[in-house]
Amino acid sequence: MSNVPKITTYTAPAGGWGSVKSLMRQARQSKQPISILPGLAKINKPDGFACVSCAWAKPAKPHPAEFCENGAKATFWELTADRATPALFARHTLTEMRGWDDFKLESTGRLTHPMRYDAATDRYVETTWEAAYAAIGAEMKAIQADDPKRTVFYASGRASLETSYMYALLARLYGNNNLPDSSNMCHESTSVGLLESIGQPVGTVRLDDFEAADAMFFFGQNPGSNSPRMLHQLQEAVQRGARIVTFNPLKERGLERFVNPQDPVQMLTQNATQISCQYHQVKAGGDIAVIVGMAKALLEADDADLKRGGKGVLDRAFLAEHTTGAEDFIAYVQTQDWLALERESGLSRTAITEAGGVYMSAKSVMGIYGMGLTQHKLGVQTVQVLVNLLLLRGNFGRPGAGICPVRGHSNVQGQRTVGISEKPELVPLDKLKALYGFEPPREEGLATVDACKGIIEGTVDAFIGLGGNFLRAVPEQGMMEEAWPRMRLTVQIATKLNRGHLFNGRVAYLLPCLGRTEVDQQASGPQTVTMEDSTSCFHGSKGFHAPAAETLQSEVRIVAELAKASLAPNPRVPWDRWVDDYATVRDAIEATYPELFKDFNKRMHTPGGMEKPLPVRDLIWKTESGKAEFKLPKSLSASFAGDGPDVLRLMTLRSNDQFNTTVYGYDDRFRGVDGTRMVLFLNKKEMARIGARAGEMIALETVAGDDVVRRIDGLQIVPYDIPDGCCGAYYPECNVLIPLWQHAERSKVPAAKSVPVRIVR
Ligand SMILES: Nc1nc2c(c(=O)[nH]1)N[C@H]1C(S)=C(S)[C@@H](COP(=O)(O)OP(=O)(O)OC[C@H]3O[C@@H](n4cnc5c(=O)[nH]c(N)nc54)[C@H](O)[C@@H]3O)O[C@H]1N2
Ligand SMILES: Nc1nc2c(c(=O)[nH]1)N[C@H]1C(S)=C(S)[C@@H](COP(=O)(O)OP(=O)(O)OC[C@H]3O[C@@H](n4cnc5c(=O)[nH]c(N)nc54)[C@H](O)[C@@H]3O)O[C@H]1N2
Ligand SMILES: [Mo]
Repeated sequence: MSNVPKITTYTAPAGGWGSVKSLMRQARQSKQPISILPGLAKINKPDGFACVSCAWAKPAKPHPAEFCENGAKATFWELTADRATPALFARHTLTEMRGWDDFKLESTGRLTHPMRYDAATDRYVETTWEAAYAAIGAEMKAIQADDPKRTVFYASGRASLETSYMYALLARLYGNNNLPDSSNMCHESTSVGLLESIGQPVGTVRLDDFEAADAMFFFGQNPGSNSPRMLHQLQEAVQRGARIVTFNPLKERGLERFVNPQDPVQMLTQNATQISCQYHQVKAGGDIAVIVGMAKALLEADDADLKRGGKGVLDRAFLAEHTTGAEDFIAYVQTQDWLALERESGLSRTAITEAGGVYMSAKSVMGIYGMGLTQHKLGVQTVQVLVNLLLLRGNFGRPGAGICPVRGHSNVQGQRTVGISEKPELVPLDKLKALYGFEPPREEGLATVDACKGIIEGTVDAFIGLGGNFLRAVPEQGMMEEAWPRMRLTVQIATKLNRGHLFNGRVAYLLPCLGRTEVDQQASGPQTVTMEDSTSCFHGSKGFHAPAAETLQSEVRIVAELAKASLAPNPRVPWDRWVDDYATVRDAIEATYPELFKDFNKRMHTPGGMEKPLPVRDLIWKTESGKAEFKLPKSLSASFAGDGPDVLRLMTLRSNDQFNTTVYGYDDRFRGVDGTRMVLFLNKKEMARIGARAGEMIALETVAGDDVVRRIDGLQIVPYDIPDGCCGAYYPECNVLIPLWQHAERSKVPAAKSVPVRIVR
């Protein structure tokens, strides 16, 4: 980090010239000749590649440039001209590189050769693919002979449907369901909550619903940084009169104002579109109280209307025909008093009632949300209460209405669809048995926090990582880094070097793979892969750029080779044929999931994506009762943190200059922080309360009530508009502070959005 930190106030809208400037910086940093720019035009086009950044839907009629600032940054980041070759590893020990920050590690460029850890020199040394597979296979077999459940198969949500299907099969043939996924730290609260409430684990809206919605409610999702292409749909919706109401502790620029970089008139005039008509700065973990409050306002209005002789504002016909438990929820809401709702939400009754007013005056309403709801102790219940609110006015099964979890990684939802799941009941095991002639393991596997626990306690011997930066993304980093080297085998399949690769098992390999932007040449020719977006549409994706090195292998190939090296031969699983022609993997996917993937190879290039059936759109509820189920929250606060006098709720945040643990730079433009990530956002009232000044360096300690010390030093206080009792700092720097056991009930998503902390000076 060369910059002197600069803290300012950014007043410009999201998009606009700021995004162009930021993008040009990234283009320069990639050191690629300008000739790669035409490749960018291929992002998210039917004949191009699916963006490697977020999972937002890809329209059937794409814009000339269907990508955003952050998608383009992610593309440049993958296409960098820099290379992390064996020479780099010859110069530095792992111990030395552990002193580098995330930005510096990934800035070394694309990995080029398979590397083996050499304990004598504490370095990665070059090896051959054959030697790597042989050694890994031998270790995996030895561990399997002891107990196959001691190996974990992690996946970050980027790998294609083809790779993911094969990877999940590898784990099951090996003998376990230990398939944790980045989703376990992300939208698992959605998968658990929605499945129980409405009978499908994914959102119900498609892209064209944005053209029909009358109102949208945003809870804890930041499209300006994390799904910027969505701002186009929001802008168009607002321009035709739809209303957007936002609940977020922070004023996120993309939800305030937007200038469309693809609109020349708007770029010249800088006449920004105002996105949210109401913006409510809810307290972290306060959303259940908000939503219950809105329901209360709705019931009050319903009463008044009935008394006037009206029909009321609830959709009684829908409630009777399609739901169970409405009476219980209504009775629960009626017993909540406004003082408690105000206290828990940090918002006034007037503010909540105003939001309720927009809700009840709109015919079709969408509930849109992200990590601000899912990463709490009651993340699952928060999602379910939002569903309750939508049910009260029948906001399912019609255009413009429904629930819209905004997924993260570009294929995280798809990985779950094709079998990457620790929950055997979600996978057609009998189908796999029939197709491949083996007895699939039926016992529940390890989710992310279980895998962490196993690593700490020494019950996990091997970790295979299909992408990602597990060790940096998980909670309880102190204990995790200490425990990691006790594992017998670690294998990381990756495009770029990250901190997770610098901690090694006794036998450790780093295997470099092709990125999605690159041409994937196999026996039958250049290959296409597929992804599923946030609206359950599948898309084909074909790389355009020459591979970063001739020595790279594709993820499909690497998974197949690992399988062949570690499993007993099974002639019914055609690993080599799958590698030669990925269309045959898609046939296997279709054979396993015939209802979801009918005519997969033929339809995968459908403009706008090939739709996966979503039963709730037709008011079919695959729940236990056959109806949508109202669920009652256990408490009005979703957080682990109480309201002790000096305890703050820490939200771990993403900057506009990162993709998860990949840090592109130190410029969080929208929040006015440049040159550093070591900051603590705190409001002036809290600063005055403890007598702290702007720029002061402090430490944070977790207040978890156990005897573990979790602490981070060297955070600089930045005065910020943030609710009382809350503070914010960046992820992954603050992951040392999150106790492993502080995760969402049932979904086990780490509670990264309200960690109870204390400032230490
Ligand atoms: N450029 C870029 N794009 C990304 C990513 C990235 O890191 N960079 N990550 C990808 C991934 S994997 C994911 S999961 C998504 C994440 O995208 P988001 O779901 O947007 O996740 P976050 O940015 O972590 O947090 C979202 C918002 O929640 C707010 N918030 C925090 N606590 C609360 C709360 O208690 N209540 C409410 N209502 N709001 C709260 C925060 O202020 C923040 O604005 O984005 C994906 N896209
Ligand atoms: N405190 C806190 N912790 C969090 C969160 C939070 O909000 N707060 N968010 C959570 C969420 S939502 C998520 S999804 C997780 C993210 O957890 P992960 O998905 O594990 O982490 P990433 O940072 O996305 O992984 C980045 C690495 O992926 C590798 N990579 C990139 N592209 C490819 C590819 O095409 N193939 C392969 N094989 N490898 C590739 C590169 O080596 C890169 O360094 O973090 C979670 N952790
Ligand atoms: Mo995520």
